[in-house]
Amino acid sequence: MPANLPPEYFQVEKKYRTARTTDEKIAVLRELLSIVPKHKGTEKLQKELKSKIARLKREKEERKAQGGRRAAIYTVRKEGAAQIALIGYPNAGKSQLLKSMTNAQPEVAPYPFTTFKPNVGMAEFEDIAFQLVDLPPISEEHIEYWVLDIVRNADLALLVVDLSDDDFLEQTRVVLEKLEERKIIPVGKGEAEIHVVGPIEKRTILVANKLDAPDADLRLEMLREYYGDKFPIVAVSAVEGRGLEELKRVIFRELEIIRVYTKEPGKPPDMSDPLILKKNSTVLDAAREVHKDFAEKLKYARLWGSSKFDGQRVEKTYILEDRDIVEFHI
Ligand SMILES: Nc1nc2c(ncn2[C@@H]2O[C@H](COP(=O)(O)OP(=O)(O)OP(=O)(O)O)[C@@H](O)[C@H]2O)c(=O)[nH]1
Ligand SMILES: [Mg+2]
Repeated sequence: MPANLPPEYFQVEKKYRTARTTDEKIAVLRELLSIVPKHKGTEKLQKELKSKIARLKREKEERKAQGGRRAAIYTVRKEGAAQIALIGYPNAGKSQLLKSMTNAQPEVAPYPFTTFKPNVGMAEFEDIAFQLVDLPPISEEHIEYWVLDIVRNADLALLVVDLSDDDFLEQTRVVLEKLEERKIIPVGKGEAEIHVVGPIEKRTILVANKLDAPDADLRLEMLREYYGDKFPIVAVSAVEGRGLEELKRVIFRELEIIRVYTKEPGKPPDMSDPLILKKNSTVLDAAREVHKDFAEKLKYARLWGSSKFDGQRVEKTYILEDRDIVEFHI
């Protein structure tokens, strides 16, 4: 803060804290700008005031576009086999990861707080695709409500860790802590539970990014020591494209989903658009996924796929496996 500001400045500044609407805030900032003496020593302050005004104006425009709600709210409709939230400390490489794994073209920049709205892309894996949602960073600063909502809603979270930064452990701790404060508990394998109220557990993979950076391998070792028991860890270099196929395999595994293809009697199976079911789903669950009425009328099914089945009849309670082909009989 420049030393030679008139006392009036500090009087007006107090008003900013009690300003409730964006318009009130902008008005106070403009007033401050007019009070600031214009010389070299206050250039930085003037610039900061101007950029704050610009940001508030932009937020206001965005709100208008969103139908006048209090803050910009973004939601992302699920597409593909699963929705996966990219979370992490500022500058960890979340947007670069999205860019390297999908056709999306998010802004990537060598400074923090680049992303302020969700960027979405589809990552193809074998015959299915995962929807990746790149989000603004999670840090000590205020986290927008809608960001947490998207994380809560996602089928899986990728916590991106920056292996090029000496503070990577502290950054990871902060991200986990901030989520836990907001009642989202990142968990590793086999622990996720669904609660109707209270905290929710979110299945999470640690993505150790920037493996190409100097000493990244040493930091990776430390990360494994700290978090290896708690989370699956996949090391990647988003920039070089290293580890991304492995990451998709681990995503598929951690989602605990299976693909089931359907066929009509006397016709070849539809291999283009599998049903996506939770592991341990039954023939009846698959029928329900196709149509509710259908499930009610279901008598039995025939199954192809796993080696022992070649059109064999199975009961409604039969537990399906990944890549089974099922023919419903009603
Ligand atoms: N060396 C190296 N740099 C990377 C890698 N991935 C991302 N970066 C760099 O890290 C910086 C931040 O990348 P972003 O993708 O914008 O990071 P972000 O996590 O989306 O950042 P915010 O949107 O601010 O939260 C950029 O300079 C990227 O080029 C990587 O695999 N290796
Ligand atoms: Mg980003």
